[in-house]
Amino acid sequence: MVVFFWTQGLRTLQNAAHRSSKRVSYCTAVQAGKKSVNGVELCYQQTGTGDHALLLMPGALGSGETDFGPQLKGLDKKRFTVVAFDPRGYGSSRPPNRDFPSDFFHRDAQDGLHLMQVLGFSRFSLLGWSDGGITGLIASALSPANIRKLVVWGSNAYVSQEDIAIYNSVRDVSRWSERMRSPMEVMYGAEYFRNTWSAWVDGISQFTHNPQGSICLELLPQISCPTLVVHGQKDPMVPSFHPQALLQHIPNARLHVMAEGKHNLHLRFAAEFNRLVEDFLLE
Ligand code: TYC
Repeated sequence: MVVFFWTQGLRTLQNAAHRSSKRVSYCTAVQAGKKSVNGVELCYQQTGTGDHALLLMPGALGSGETDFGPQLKGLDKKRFTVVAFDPRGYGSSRPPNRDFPSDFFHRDAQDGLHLMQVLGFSRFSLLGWSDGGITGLIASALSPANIRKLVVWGSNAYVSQEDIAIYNSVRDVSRWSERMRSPMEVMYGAEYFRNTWSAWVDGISQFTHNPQGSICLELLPQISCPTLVVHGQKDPMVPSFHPQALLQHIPNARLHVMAEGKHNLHLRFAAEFNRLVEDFLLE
């Protein structure tokens, strides 16, 4: 099934153009679809007609729509074909309900890679935020022939005791701000959200049992594509030793720090982020 929708940002753009009676002469429609991948139905959004295909990978419990509105709207549609997907159990890719077996990041990586294959893209770049960045690191390491470039931000390749303390401090969603909690409750309902978030905290905490708390540390040297690691200097969730470790272990990586950026730097500073990423991808 394929339906068309306007993201909130696009609707705003369209209304603004209408109000000023300017003709919108470029296609900004975002096409939403669903494909059968690895035994589940995965939902995705797609926009643009460019030669360079991108897969956008959302964070924990995130979806293409909630996590990448400004990218679906703002990335250059003539140069890029942008796909954002809802990992299984997240967003509209339900059922199944989400679970967190020890290989959940690998499973998301395989799902993302296969989705792009099903959509007809054999070589593409990956943009991954937070958990989606972890997924992107794994996908790039395991499938180098398919990946042109990789961008990750707010991501970590291992978990430390400091991370575990941070995870546990955000486990109880009733203590989240209304602004953070409410969109998730709208998407999932309060109960699914509360339970799944807590299951995520348990899921990511499993990695402490690995040597060095590794999620994918040992795979980083296998990432051969040019990689841009973006870090928000003011990110309260991801200590700066994480981007440093990525830089150290990925052979062809560079780091860009956004001084005012927090965890959601691509939403808060969307224009700056989009420009940075486009410049890197077009080099
Ligand atoms: N990894 C989470 C995501 O994908 C964000 C997060 C990071 C949450 C650190 C808690 O302590 C945390 N959005």
